[in-house]
Amino acid sequence: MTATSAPGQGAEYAATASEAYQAALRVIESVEPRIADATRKELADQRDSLKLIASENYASPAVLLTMGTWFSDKYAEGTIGHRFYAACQNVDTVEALAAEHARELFGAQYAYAQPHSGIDANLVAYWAILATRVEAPGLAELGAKNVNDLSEADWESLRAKMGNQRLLGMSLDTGGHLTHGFRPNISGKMFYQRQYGTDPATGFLDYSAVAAAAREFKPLVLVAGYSAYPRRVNFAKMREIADEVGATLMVDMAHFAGLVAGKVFTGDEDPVPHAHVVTTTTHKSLRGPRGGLVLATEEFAPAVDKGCPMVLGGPLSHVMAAKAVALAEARQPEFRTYAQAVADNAQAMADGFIKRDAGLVTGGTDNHLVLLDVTSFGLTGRQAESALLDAGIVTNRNAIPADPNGAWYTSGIRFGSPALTTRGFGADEFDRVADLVVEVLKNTQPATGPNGPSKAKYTIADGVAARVHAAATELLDANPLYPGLTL
Ligand code: DSN
Repeated sequence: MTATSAPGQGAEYAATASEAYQAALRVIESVEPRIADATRKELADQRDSLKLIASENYASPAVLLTMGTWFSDKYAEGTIGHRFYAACQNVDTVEALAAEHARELFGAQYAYAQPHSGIDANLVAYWAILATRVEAPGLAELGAKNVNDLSEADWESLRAKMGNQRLLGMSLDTGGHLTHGFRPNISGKMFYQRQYGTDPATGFLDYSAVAAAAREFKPLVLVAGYSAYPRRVNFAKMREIADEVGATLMVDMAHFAGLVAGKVFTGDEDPVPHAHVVTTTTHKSLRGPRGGLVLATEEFAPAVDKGCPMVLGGPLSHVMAAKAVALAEARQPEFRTYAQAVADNAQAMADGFIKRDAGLVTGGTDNHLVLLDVTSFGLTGRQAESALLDAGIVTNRNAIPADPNGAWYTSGIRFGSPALTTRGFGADEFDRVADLVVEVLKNTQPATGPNGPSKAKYTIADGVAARVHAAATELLDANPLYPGLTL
C-alpha cells in the first residue's frame, strides 16, 4: 500500500479522492483564496521533500476527508451515552466505533478516543492514575466540601495526606518526552519527579539502573516509552520493576504505536498486556489523524472515561471519526506489511549511515527511528537540520545523551522511516537517503560570526544542496505522493 490508497483500495479510490479534493479546493477558494493556495503549496512541498521527521506520516485520503465534515460543528462533552449536550447520538456511534477498533486492534480492555493530542492523552492518564491510586484525602473529615473551604492549616494537613505523587520517567536527552516529568512541562510540576537515563557507554536502557532508581525513589507512576530512543523496550521487565515497588506502569507508545498495531512489537515488546495504562498519538507510525488515544485496564477505565470534562475540552468528533477510519485501516493485513517495512527501512537507513562512518546513538536501530550524532561532522543539530532542509531533506534536530549543545542547538538529528515507507520507499531508497544526508553534512561547515563560531550559522559547499535536492527529487518522483491527485 502507498499513500495513494487505503488497504484494499485502488485506482478508482484514488481518482474519487482527487475529485473530492478538487471540489473542496474550489469551495475554499471562493471564500479565502490564500488558504486554498497555501493548501496547494503544502501538498507541493510535501511531494518535493524527503520527509524524515520520525513523528510524521501521510494519512490516507479516507482519513483526511473524514475530518472535513459537520461532526466538527457538534459539541459532545461527556462520554458515550452520557453527554452534557443533546443530540449526540451520531457522535456516540463515532466514538464507540473508534474505541471498538482500538480495543480490537491492540487487544486492550478499554479504549478512550477523545484526547486531542499525545500530551492530552498523557494528562488524562496521569489524572486517572492519581484518581485511582491515591487515596481520597478526606475533605469531609475536615468539614469541607471543596478545597476552597479549607483553612490554611487544614490545607497543609490535606497536602500531607495526599500521599505518594512521584513519577519516574525517561530523561529528555536520552529519548524520553517532555510529558514524562520534564521540569518545564506540567508533568514535572504536578509530580515529584525523577528521571532515568540510558547506559552512558552503550546508549541502551539499563534495566537494572531503572530498577535501582525505582527502589530508591518509590514512584507512584513509572513511565516507559520514548520519542527519540532508537531501540525496543522490554515492557515485561518494566512491569516487573513497577510491581516490585508498587508503581503503576504507564507506557507512552506514541512513536511506535504503528509497530505495535502491525505486530512488529509482540510479546515483551508489546506494551498493552504489560502496562496498566497506555497512551498514544494516532498520527505518527499509526498513520491516522492528528490526535490521541488512551488504552487502559478495567481498573483505570472509570477514571480515564472522565477525561472530558476533567482534563479535556469537548471532543473533536470529526477527528474521532477519522481515528475510527485509520484504526479500521490498521486492522487490515496490509498494515502489518507496512509496519514491518517501517522497521526494515529504518534498519537499512542506519546501515547506510554506519557504512559511511556516521556516528549513531546506540550504534543503530531496531525500531522506526535513527539518531545521528552530528558532532562527527563538526556541526550542531541546528546547523545540520538547516543544511539538510536546504537540500530538500526535512528532519528535526534532537538532543543526544548528555548533549554538549543543550536542547535548543542540540548535537543530533532524528530520522524516521514511517512517512517515506508509506510513500513506497524500500531498503535501497533508504540507503540512498543516508548517502544524500552524509553528502550534505560532510560538505557543511560551521560559520564564524563576529562573536566567534556560531552554533546556528553554516555554509554548504557550492552546488551541493542543489545536486542533492535533484537526486532526492528523482527518488520522490519514482514514489509519488497521492499520484492520482491533481489540484
Ligand atoms: N512532537 C513529537 C515528536 O516529534 O516526537 C512528540 O510530541
